[in-house]
Amino acid sequence: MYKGLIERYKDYLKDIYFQNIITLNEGNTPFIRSSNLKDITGNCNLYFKYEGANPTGSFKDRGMTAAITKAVNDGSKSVICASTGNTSASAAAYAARAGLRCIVLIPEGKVAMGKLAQALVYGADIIQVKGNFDEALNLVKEAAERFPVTIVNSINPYRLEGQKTGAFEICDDLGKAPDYQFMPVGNAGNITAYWKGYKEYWENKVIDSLPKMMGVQAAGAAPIVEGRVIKNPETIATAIRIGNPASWDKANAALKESQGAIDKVTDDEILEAYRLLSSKEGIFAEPASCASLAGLIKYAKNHDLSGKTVVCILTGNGLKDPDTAMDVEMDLKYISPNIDDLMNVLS
Ligand code: AN7
Repeated sequence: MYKGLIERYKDYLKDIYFQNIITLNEGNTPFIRSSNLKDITGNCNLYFKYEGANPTGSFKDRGMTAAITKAVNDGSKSVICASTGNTSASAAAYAARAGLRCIVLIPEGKVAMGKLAQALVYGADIIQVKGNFDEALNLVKEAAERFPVTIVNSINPYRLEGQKTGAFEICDDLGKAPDYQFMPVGNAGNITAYWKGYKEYWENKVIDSLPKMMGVQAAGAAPIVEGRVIKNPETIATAIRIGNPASWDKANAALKESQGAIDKVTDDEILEAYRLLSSKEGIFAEPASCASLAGLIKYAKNHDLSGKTVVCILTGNGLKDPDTAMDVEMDLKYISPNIDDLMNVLS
């Protein structure tokens, strides 16, 4: 039986491979070949890494199994995080499983409904902050100085250790490293983690090349692209509504070392990718996740990608954010329960 990513990649997670592993059998997510987007993605060989299939519906579970395992084994009794939603859902689930108190600070009114529902049912202490994610994260850091609590945001290094396994799985499935990896960037922990994973596989000669890391931010929340803190970030992709990323420097290092690039996409481009992914590929990912595909489509407009192996990371499940789906796709038909009405609307 599959026992989760710490067990699978224990040789690369020696610090975290304890007796008492807190796991929901996260990882081992679908790696899906794209079949219907060739013309708009530069004729590349495109794959999606569908992280929405993780136990709480996002890639955060990779980091959380590691961070919570470490916290428990260090004797911690409570954990805290700021979150645009997915981190809080994941932290709440793993903390529940471990018997820890979980405190989550979220920007008021800016967390997708599914994520909030998750934190609620998993039993976290939910605190809505009248401010944005960056302000909530500052509060979390200050709180951790005043009382004994473990921060499980991606400034916790064990989060990145867990998340680097996404890169391992891609290489294991492909039998090599991809040429390009497109991914959304918010707090920039995940791009840092993936790059670390690829480099570790390369150093251990599992792969003999490295991908270009291609970060994508939302146009209204693009601090790294613009090289400045964004005081009031705004985007429909609330998961990446972040104006002052904690791992900014590490993300820049990953971009530079991999000879990659970072760009921004508009909310319209994100929604277009969201529709294409679901209606052409049958994959439902939340808006922030679709920034990766939007970024690839934009890049392919003036770069030749034919024959290249490209991976888009789809970081979170579309079911997390039903409101966006209903806003975008609201075209429901209503009939009385008789066959003539049905034939009418179908013709
Ligand atoms: C679906 O949950 O920051 O660049 O607090 O939920 O590693 O921050 C979420 C981030 C991409 C960006 N896609 O990853 C949080 C949070 C989805 C996300 C990102 C997030 P990072």
